[in-house]
Amino acid sequence: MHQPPITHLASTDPDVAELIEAEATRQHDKIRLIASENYVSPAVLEATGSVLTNKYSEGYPGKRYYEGQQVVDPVEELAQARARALFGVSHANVQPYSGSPANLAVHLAFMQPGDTFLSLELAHGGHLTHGSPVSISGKWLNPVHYGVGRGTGRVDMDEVRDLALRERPKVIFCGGTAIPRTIDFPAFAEIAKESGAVLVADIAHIAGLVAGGAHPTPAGYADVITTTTHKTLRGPRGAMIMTTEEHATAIDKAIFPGLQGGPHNHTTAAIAVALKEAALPEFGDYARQIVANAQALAEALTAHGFDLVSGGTDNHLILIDLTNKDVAGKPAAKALDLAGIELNFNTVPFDPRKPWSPSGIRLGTAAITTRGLTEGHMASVAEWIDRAIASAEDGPALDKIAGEIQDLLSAFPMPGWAING
Ligand code: DSN
Repeated sequence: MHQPPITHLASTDPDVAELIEAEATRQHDKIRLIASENYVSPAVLEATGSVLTNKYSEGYPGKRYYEGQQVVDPVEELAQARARALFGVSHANVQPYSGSPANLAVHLAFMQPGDTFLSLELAHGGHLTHGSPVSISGKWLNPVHYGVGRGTGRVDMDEVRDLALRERPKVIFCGGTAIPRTIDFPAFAEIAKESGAVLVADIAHIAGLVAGGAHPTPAGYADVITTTTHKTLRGPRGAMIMTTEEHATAIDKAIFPGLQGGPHNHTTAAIAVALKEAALPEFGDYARQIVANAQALAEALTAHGFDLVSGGTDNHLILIDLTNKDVAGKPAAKALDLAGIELNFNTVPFDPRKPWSPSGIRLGTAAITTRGLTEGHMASVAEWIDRAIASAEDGPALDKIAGEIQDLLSAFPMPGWAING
């Protein structure tokens, strides 16, 4: 049963209530390896579902375009202060609706249509908003991309430097959505300084690791840091932009009135709650356990003959090229879902296949770490992945794996769900 219970919803709209209960049960019963997902705490769920959703508050604390901000102002100030303290930054804007608007605000703050910026190629681990040709960031601006080395699977910093000095971009983005290795923020900062660019670190995937001390911080190196709040950071669906004093006004203006109207105050409160949780010592344990789990899983998958991009991982994320297994990413992901293992198909660097049916799958260990799994469970997870991919057409074999997974997970409580409510 969903926690907190959704009793009012069950009586007024049983159709929606049933769907929510079904999703809670689905999340309980599966090994969730989507690298951008997690389980938030009941406290974050409560803040997200609060009356703060009723309030409009365009503007910023102390300067709003609507009255009645006696409560919303301190809520937003609390979230800002907690973000500043946790990440060691001068300024935090907690209003972006999600990661894509946050990155769009960066484009708006620092560039004019047609301007050049540098970022990691999407197929090499970047993000749509880092200049993909199908995104507004690629249609209205002039993105130039660096990539990873064919043999190493790692970002080639010499290539980044050469491109930066040749193209003189207004902005350099580091970070992305499928990077299994540590991002070298000091090296990016040096290149940005040398080429006169604003350095933006998109830490959406690793924000929880940074907060928990399990990945080096971009603070002190990047001029601007964008992040979602719901991945490893384990907050509600939302985002933040953190900056030095120098860029604070440009970013604030880009978010409001440049891009957005009223902030989602229920989300802001839930971000504040998540940031308080992330400042606790046990959050550091969680962050380190995410990495330990990912490394144990990487080792176990390698032992099963899986080909890991870059040969392993330094963080929460594993990218597998399935070419040597004679299966594409999409059918593999679908078979795994039937077997109770949820992940996404993903392009791999230099992928000869198309994004809608690429060669790889992407895995992350944040959600299973929140659930309480540790290194000792990763051999079983890898074995289930191997068996499910090898028996992709065999329904009963996939059902058997799903049953084994449910047996394991029944011993690991899920925040947001309880067997008897
Ligand atoms: N951030 C992406 C992901 O990693 O799943 C979605 O935009």
